[in-house]
Amino acid sequence: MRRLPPVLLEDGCSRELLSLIRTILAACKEISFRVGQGALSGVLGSTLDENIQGETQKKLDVLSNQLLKDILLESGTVKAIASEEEDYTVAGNPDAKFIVAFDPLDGSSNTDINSLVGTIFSIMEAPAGSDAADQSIFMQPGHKQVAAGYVLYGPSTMLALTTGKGTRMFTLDKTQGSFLLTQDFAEIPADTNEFAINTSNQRHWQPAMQNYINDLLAGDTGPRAKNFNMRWIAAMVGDVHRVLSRGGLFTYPTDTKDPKKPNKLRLLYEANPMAMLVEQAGGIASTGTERIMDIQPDAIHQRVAVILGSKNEVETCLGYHK
Ligand code: AFP
Repeated sequence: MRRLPPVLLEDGCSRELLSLIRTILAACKEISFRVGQGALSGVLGSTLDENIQGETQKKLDVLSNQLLKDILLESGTVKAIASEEEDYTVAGNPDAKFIVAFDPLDGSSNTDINSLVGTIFSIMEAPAGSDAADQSIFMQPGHKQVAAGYVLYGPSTMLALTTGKGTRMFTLDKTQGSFLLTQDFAEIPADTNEFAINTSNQRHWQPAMQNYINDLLAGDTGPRAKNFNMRWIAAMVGDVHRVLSRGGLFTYPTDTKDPKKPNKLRLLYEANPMAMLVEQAGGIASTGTERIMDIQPDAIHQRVAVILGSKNEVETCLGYHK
């Protein structure tokens, strides 16, 4: 099986970008080990702290963030980083070309039940002549990403990666410590009968999403005239992995549960990288009204509604939003 570096070099990936991706993966291998050790390494449970978004931090959130931050900044391969667990961006090597936004451990509430979690990352070029300490270097739409990916810490540790030439899947061979290519080009089937949404929020959704989901739930006796199945992993990284593997629609829509927080998922380090992976596999990623990767960000921790997955099903869902 082919290893990651030659695969990416054949795709025309620069050595500089490859070096940065390998640096991120070095941290992810360490996170994979720590997550796998679970209770044995005393890393389960919460800290007493909250992040800037008011969410309780799990010990593994803090540990994963520290590993990625230290390894990236020490490598000299990044100009700056933005993380879910950092209040502000952190400056790195002023002469480096790339900036990285990441969610160090997506779905971290799953760590306490030994379920799926993962690291999501987005890589962009810093504007020419920009200052590493200037937060605004991250205010670029997702279509400017040069690479995006996630590492899923599941029964096996898998990497989904795109550098703009399709979405590929690699599996970590823990005997060698290498990511090996296990699926050359992921292709999301255009049609699906599977959807993923947290239905406990149903009463808080907007009418368009209420109507769409009601029609799915009506099954073969409703307007869609077919039965749908539902899945919810509570870790976007796990739900998107299923969509990339066998299709489906995943959404975390706008809701009115907390008027101060109408959307849950973060644009820079959740929605954008997942949107690039999904689009590169033939799917669609939208907020309901616009393409996710066309949003001009205005804040590091900005949140957006997300509807992504199988092309025809996402288009059907978007039809309810018109
Ligand atoms: P955490 O990383 O804070 O656990 O949040 C995970 C997440 O942002 C996303 O990965 C899930 O899809 C979503 O939250 C689950 O949200 P609910 O808990 O509302 O189902």
